[in-house]
Amino acid sequence: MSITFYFAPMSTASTVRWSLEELQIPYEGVQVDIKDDADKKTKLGPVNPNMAVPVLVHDGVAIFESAAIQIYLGETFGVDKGLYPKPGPARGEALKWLVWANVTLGGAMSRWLGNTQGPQEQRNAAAGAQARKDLDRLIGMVEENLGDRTYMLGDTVSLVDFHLVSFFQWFGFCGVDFAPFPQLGALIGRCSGRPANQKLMAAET
Ligand SMILES: N[C@@H](CCC(=O)N[C@@H](CS)C(=O)NCC(=O)O)C(=O)O
Repeated sequence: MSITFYFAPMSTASTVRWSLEELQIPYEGVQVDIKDDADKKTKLGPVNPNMAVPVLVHDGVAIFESAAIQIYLGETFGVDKGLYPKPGPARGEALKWLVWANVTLGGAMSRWLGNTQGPQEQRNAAAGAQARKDLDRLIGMVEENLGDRTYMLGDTVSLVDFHLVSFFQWFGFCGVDFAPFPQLGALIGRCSGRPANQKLMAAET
């Protein structure tokens, strides 16, 4: 088996890098300088027409989109290792949160960042304020799901927690305050303390 993983530190690839570490999957890492067009063209050109990280190439097949990679890793390696649910309703819950993180939560984050920290001429204050409200509502959904659960899917940690917490670590770096969300704050603390995340943070920050 061969796995090559294209990544950049402090990017969407960090979610996948964390999962690879947790799953203890050996891989060859290819670091891409996403600010350098030539480096992107050379390294990503052959594997991702979107010219973005992360990309996971498994036995010659290139997979892009972080949520797709998490799902693939979960199905292929995660069930046996107890980090991803078997097919069934719990699998449905995992899929729901993984896709939601990228599409809905990530979409609101992009709108907020674009309208508040993007190029001046592209900012719209009202759209930025709306995106910030949306973010709080969406983060509130995670808080509500956690309720008295320890992890997103219940008592057992899973790739869903790594994916979501990775997003929230990024949000934290961008100035989002999690004080109003104590259950989520506890989840972030629990997952950030894991050796795999500590190793990732030491490598990327
Ligand atoms: N929806 C994609 C987003 C991929 C993406 O935008 N990656 C960024 C880094 S966070 C990138 O490589 N950008 C390349 C660029 O800035 O040109 C995913 O989740 O994989």
